Amino acid sequence: MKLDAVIFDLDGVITDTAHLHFVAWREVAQEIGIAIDETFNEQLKGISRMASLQRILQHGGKAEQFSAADCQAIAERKNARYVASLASLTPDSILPGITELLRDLRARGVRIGLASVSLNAPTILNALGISSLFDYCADASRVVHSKPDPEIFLAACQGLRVSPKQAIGIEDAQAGIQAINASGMASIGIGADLTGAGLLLPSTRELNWQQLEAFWQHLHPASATVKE
Ligand code: B16
Ligand code: MG
Repeated sequence: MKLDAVIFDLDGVITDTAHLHFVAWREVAQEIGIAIDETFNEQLKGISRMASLQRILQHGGKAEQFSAADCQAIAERKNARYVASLASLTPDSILPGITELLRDLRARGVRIGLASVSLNAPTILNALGISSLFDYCADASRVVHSKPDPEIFLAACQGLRVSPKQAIGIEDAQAGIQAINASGMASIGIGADLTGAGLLLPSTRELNWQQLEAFWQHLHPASATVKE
C-alpha cells in the first residue's frame, strides 16, 4: 500500500505556540482571580479555546460563576493577547526537522495536510512562511467534535482526497494520538509521555523521511512508499 499523505498537528509538531497560549491564558485567568502554572498548561495542549477556558474555570473552582456571554468575552480577551504575541513568530520558530520533512514529502509526491484545532492556524502558517507547502488545511471552525474524536483528521483526509488507511498523522497530544488512531490512519507521536502511537519519537529532530519510510514499510511490508 502506498503512502499518499501525511497530516500534521500544528502546535507542538510544526511550531511551539504552547508557551504563547500559556502567557495569554495566565494573564486573562489572573484578571478573574485564577492562578495557572506551566504544569497545569500541559492539560491545555491540543484542547480547543472554549474547552481550555472551562478547564481553567474548573481548576479555579469557578466553573459556575460565569455565563456563556462572560466566557465568550474572556475567550476573546485571551485570543486578542495571543494573536498579538503571534507577531513574534518567524520561519526560525519552525521546530527542528520540519521544513526538511515537508520538502522531502513534496519531492516524493506525498500530499501534506494540517489538522489543528487552532482557529489561528492559517495566521501561524503564514508567519512561519510555510503555507504554500500544505495541500489542505482542515477548517477548525467547522469541526463539531474535537480530538480525541477523529473528525478533524477525517476532514483533512477528505480535503486531500486520500483514504485514512493510506495516510500518517503526527501529533504531540494524547487526545491527538487517539484521534489519529480512531480515524484509521497510522500515528506518530512526538514526546516522551504518549501512549498508543504506532511510532513514538522523542522530538521533531528525529522526525525525517527515512523514519517515515521505515515506519510505513514496517506496517506494509510489501508496499512501495511513494507514488509511481
Ligand atoms: P486557538 P493544535 C491547539 O493547537 C493548542 O494546542 C491548544 O492549546 C489551543 O487551545 C488550540 O489549538 C486552540 O487554539 O485559540 O488559536 O483557536 O495542537 O491543535 O495545533
Ligand atoms: Mg498539538
